[in-house]
Amino acid sequence: MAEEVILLDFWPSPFGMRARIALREKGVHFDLREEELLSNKSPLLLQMNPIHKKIPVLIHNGKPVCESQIIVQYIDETWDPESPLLPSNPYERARARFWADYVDKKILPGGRAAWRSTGEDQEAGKKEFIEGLKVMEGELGDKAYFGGQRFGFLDVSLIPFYSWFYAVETLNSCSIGEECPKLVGWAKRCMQRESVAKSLPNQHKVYDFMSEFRKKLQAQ
Ligand SMILES: N[C@@H](CCC(=O)N[C@@H](CS)C(=O)NCC(=O)O)C(=O)O
Repeated sequence: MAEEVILLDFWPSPFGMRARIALREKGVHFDLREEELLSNKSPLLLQMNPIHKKIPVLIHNGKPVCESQIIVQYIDETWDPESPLLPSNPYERARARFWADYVDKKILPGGRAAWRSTGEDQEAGKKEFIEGLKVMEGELGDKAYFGGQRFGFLDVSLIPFYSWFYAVETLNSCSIGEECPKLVGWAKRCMQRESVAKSLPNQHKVYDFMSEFRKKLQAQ
């Protein structure tokens, strides 16, 4: 029986990007269904993720998997075990999960405040974002990817935030390239992979989206 793989998604979402990258890394054919997240969530989204009502949702043969990090792990365990995203060593696996969690706890809220907020909150967000990226740069060290020579789980977790760089720099008058040159080198390396290049939207398009969203928030 042919498999059915559906991804409920929203193009600027870094969480959606993770799922897209992982599916493409594994060569899985999927039906990408773009949600009208801001105005009109589909009945399928509400049915498949009734708890959080958020994208991404991976629907595999009718069964939903929610939360981006869990989705990436599911994809890794389900398809093409010859090309794993998570390391085989349990300690290395725990480390990759620890840092992916750090991305969600530090990079995400910092970056979000840097593009959504104004005044002191925006400044604090920018600082948190750049500090977090510097910590990640330290973890990367001189390696090609976080796990060494192979693109893996932690790369998938962090690379979507590269699509925010132009917007954060423009809205905060800063240069991430100057602050974190090695990390930007890593991001450019990741972008050479088809799975990543196809899954990340153009940074200027993301900036336009964020600027509009900001205006709406400020008008509220
Ligand atoms: N922790 C979740 C976060 C997912 C998330 O925040 N998705 C946003 C889009 S970026 C969403 O669906 N928002 C709709 C809402 O909050 O109603 C994950 O990693 O998948």
